[in-house]
Amino acid sequence: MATPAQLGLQNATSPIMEELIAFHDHALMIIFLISSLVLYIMSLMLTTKLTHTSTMNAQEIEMIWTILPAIILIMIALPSLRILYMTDEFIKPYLTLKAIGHQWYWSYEYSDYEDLAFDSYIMPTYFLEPGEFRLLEVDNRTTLPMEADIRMLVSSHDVLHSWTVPSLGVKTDAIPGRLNQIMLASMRPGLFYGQCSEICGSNHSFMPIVLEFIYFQDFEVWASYLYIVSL
Ligand SMILES: [Cu+2]
Repeated sequence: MATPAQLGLQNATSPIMEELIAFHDHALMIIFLISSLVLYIMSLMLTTKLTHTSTMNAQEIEMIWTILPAIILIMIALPSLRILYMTDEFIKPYLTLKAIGHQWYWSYEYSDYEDLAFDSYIMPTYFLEPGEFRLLEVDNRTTLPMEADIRMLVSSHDVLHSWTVPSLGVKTDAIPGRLNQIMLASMRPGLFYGQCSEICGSNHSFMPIVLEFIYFQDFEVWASYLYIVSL
């Protein structure tokens, strides 16, 4: 999750997010090199006389400053497209989870299980236990098995929302009348926090997402327990 004075992205828990962080660092390095070069040239322009004998007719330098940016753009575009197609890749999922945005809470449906659905509201500050996070904790956490490919279906009941979990590299718009699909997978157990990322009304900041990834066997126990409770 996010920490105070954090500069970079949140730690990755899914392979896609690992790729996204690597791509972010790659792009940042290119931006750093370009900015350094531009700053250096600007300082030269300010400190030296702006005269040069061959400035008006310099075919070679024009060739270089046209082709070089094109190569740099390709160096950014190719890995970017690679990750774009990776996020769109659908492996046979173990489980399907449907998240539906409401003003202002999320509801979840585990379509593979009978009657396994619940609403997930923000935990009011006065209900928080020591160690829990204000504005990030929910009353019903979304439990999922780790190391399993999960198909997320995201939709909305009223206005536009966006189902976002930064450490999984997932951000999907929840659009009324439309079902968006994305793959999820966590490589480790734990709690992963997210928030609605589409301005959806006055309580937009108060519909957090908490995913709890647990071991496969424990997930089955959890699902069957909820089934028994619902009977
Ligand atoms: Cu929302």
